[in-house]
Parts: sequence; structure tokens; C-alpha cells
Amino acid sequence: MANIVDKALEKVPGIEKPQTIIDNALQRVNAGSKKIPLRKDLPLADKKRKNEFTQIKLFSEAVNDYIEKYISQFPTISMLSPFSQELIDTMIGIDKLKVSLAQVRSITKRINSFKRDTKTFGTFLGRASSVINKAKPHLSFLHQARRTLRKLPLLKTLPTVCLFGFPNVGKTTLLAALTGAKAEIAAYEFTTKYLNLGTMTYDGYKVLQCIDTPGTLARPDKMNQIEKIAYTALNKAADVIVFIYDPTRDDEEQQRLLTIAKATKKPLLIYISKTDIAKKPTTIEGITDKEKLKEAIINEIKKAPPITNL
Ligand SMILES: Nc1nc2c(ncn2[C@@H]2O[C@H](COP(=O)(O)OP(=O)(O)OP(=O)(O)O)[C@@H](O)[C@H]2O)c(=O)[nH]1
Ligand SMILES: [Mg+2]
Repeated sequence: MANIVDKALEKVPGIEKPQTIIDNALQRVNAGSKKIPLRKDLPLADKKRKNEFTQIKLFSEAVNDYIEKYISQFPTISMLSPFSQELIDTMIGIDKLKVSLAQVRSITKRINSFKRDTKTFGTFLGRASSVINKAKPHLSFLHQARRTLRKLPLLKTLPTVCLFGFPNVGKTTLLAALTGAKAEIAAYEFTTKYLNLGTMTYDGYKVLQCIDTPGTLARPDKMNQIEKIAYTALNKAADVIVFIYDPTRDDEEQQRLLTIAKATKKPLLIYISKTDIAKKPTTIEGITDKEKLKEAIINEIKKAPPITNL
């Protein structure tokens, strides 16, 4: 159900180290050059030249095939959902990713540019290996990026509720209550470092998804990476926002964060957590009962325009 291009992120292939690419291509050269019969009547010099040419051809074909296969399995970034694009930008950097992909893709072009003018396979191999070795930082960058890409949360094409608020206010606790999703809950800040997902059924058969975000401080100009992830969910995935307000912590900073969430102009509900331990009445109006919150969410989802996260 996720965006079909986004789905390809799960299958982003790994890329080999320079020496492995070279060794694999050499294996192809060894296997292939034995199979090509040389006419017995050819002069020795011609036989030698032909043999060198065959090895050059096999090596460059092997590298070409490998790189082409790698690039073709990599999803086109611009076709991913805006949510995935922004998440990739925060966690990896889209520009860096594009540069590395272009550098790796250019390996074959660079090798092809001298393959015809090089007379011996030995000379060719030296130059080709140097081209491949020079791409090492880009190959390792892509290899690292793969780990992040494969674990990006794949949102479903479903109405989406985003739980948003300060650290430690009870967002993950609320996710568990609303959806049954089990994620780490702890009595310290920034427990959630990524996005937790859960789903909730309503009207008997309809489903909505709920995103629990990492805690955010009200400081959009100095955000850390964890906070940026929360803002990405807020801006690029949420159809409805649930702002969690904790009456046991500072009011002013939470009010500031609420103003930021309201600026998205998306439907917004306020849930007041920890009413069981709050010592003073809250300065803010909101829902305190989880069942009432559920009803209100469903109501807003029914009114909300169709799905943001496509
Ligand atoms: N008394 C009480 N404690 C709560 C309530 N909701 C959450 N807590 C506690 O508050 C602490 C933080 O809860 P979490 O659900 O991890 O909070 P969070 O907002 O997800 O925290 P981060 O992921 O760090 O942003 C935990 O110790 C919870 O058990 C509540 O309604 N009442
Ligand atoms: Mg949490």
C-alpha cells in the first residue's frame, strides 16, 4: 500500500568495495578469455593484440554490467513521496546522495573513454583500477546510506495522525493506548529517536495510521536531527495532528511549540497527558480522556481532505 517507488527503498542494493569490483571483473576476464578461440593461422603479434583487446573488453563489460545493475535498482529520488524525500535529506543528504550516485555511474564512462586507445590489458587494468579506486569515498557513502534507506518507515497510503509534543510528555505511551503498538517508553527525554508507527481501526473496517514522533523542543532554528524527523512527519505526513501537552512541565515552552504546530494549518487536537499526577489545573484546554480523544481523531479524519503522504 505504500507509494510504489518508496517500497523500492527496502530493496536498495549494497555496493561492493573497489577491490571487490576489480576482482570480480578479473574473474570474468579469466573465465571469458579462455573461451575465445584464436585462429591458428594468425600471426603471433595479431594473436597477442586480439588477446589483449578481449581482456580489456571483458573487464570493462563486467564493470559496466555491475554498475548499471546497481544504478537501475536504486529508486529515483525525485519520484519518492515528499515525506521520504525529506526524511532522506535529513538523515543522509539528497545532494550528497546524488553526487555519489553520479560519481559511481561515471566510472563506466571514464573507463570507456580510454579503453580503445590502450594497447595492453596491463596498462588498461592500471588505469581502470585507479578510476574505480578514486570512487571509493562515494562507494562507501552509498553503502552506508543503504542501511538508513532500508529502515526508513514506509507509510501506508492511509489517513495519518501525527503525535507531536515536547520530549517525555507521553507520546509513545499514547501511541500504545491508541493502537497497541509496542515501542520503548522511558522516564527520560528523547527516548524515541525515530518514528514509531501503529494503526487503528474505525467504523468497523477502516484503518488510519498513527505516527509517534521524537520529542521536539520549540527551537526550529537549532533543531537536531531527531527533531527534524519529527517535523518531517508533522509537515509531510500528517493529516491530523495530536499535540500532547504535559501539565507537569513548563507551560511557556509548550505553548511556543503548539504555535509552531498550529502554523501548519492542519486539523489539530490537544491531548493533556499525566492528569493523574498534575498538581495544578492546566492553563490550556484539551482532551484528557483517551476514548474521547479517539472519537475526536476519527471525527477529524473523516473531515480531513485526502491523504497527505502520497
Ligand atoms: N503518571 C503518568 N505518567 C505518564 C503518562 N503518560 C506517560 N507517562 C510516563 O512518562 C514517561 C515518558 O513517556 P513516553 O511515552 O516515553 O514519552 P514520550 O513523549 O514518548 O518521550 P520521548 O520519546 O522521549 O519524546 C514514562 O515514564 C511514562 O510512563 C500519564 O498519563 N501519567
Ligand atoms: Mg517517545
